Amino acid sequence: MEVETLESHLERHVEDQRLRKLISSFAYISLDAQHHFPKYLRGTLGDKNKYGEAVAKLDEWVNGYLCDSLVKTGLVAKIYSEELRQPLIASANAPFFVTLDPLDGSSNIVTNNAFGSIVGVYAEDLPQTGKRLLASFYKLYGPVNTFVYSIGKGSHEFVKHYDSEGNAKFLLLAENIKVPEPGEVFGLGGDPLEWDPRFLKFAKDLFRVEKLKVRYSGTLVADFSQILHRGGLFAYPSSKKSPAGKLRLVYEAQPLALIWEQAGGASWSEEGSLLEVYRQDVDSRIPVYFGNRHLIEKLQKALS
Ligand code: AFP
Repeated sequence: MEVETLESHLERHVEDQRLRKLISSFAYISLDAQHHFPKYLRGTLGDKNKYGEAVAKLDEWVNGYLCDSLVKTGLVAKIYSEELRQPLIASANAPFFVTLDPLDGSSNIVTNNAFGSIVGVYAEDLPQTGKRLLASFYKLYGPVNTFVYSIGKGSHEFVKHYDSEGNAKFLLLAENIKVPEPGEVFGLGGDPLEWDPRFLKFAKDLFRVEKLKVRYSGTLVADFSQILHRGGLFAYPSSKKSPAGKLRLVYEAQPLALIWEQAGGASWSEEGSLLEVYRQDVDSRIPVYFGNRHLIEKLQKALS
């Protein structure tokens, strides 16, 4: 049986030809990036990023590679990147405003565990709520290279495949992914000793009552892929030390919230769906909760 390619899927589902081109270009750009990752590039640069965190040399390399390649598509007016102090102004008349977490999970570089890239696409300049996302997609550089996108009409997953002539293609793995019920795994970020005791109790019940298994890698995209395929809950909650948690609203949380909600899951941020949140500061952090609906409802009750 013929398996559908990304291009054919986009042709059937995405009306705007420019958006189709941006989505498929990113799938291949990020594949090229992975082929060229200079794996010897270990360690961090001397300077810190806008969050005060050490920048891995590979972070900077991937950011440069992806930004340059996105600019070359001619489809991007501005790029807001987690690794850039100021947005990159690309082509003034181009149609899209893009958010980029170029290398999500940089602590996994040295251990050679999975990491990823996350992209959000808007028609207007930021700040915007996540409701205004035209599309979002992520790449998981795992044992195989997978690509998941949503334009708000379901979430779809593709895998890299080489044809008999050695040409790379992305083939459909799962159309209209639905988060499995009742859910099987959970991953929680941050320091349990700093959590709200009500959240700690809820977390214990994930073992005791829900009988979920722990999965936590330190790469949001990889942990997200776990719950997308197995159901359950991922959270990086607020804590005494970091009331806003660690994850970034615009670069990480909202693009994945679109994919998650389109797969039937619920997202939350202690103030409603992550997609509804608006922050003037594009670099804001936010507490993040992705889960099967019944788990998010239990969590909301536990914290109320
Ligand atoms: P980087 O992209 O800076 O590596 O951060 C990764 C991340 O934002 C997200 O991918 C993980 O879920 C989270 O941080 C891991 O944080 P901890 O190291 O505190 O568990």
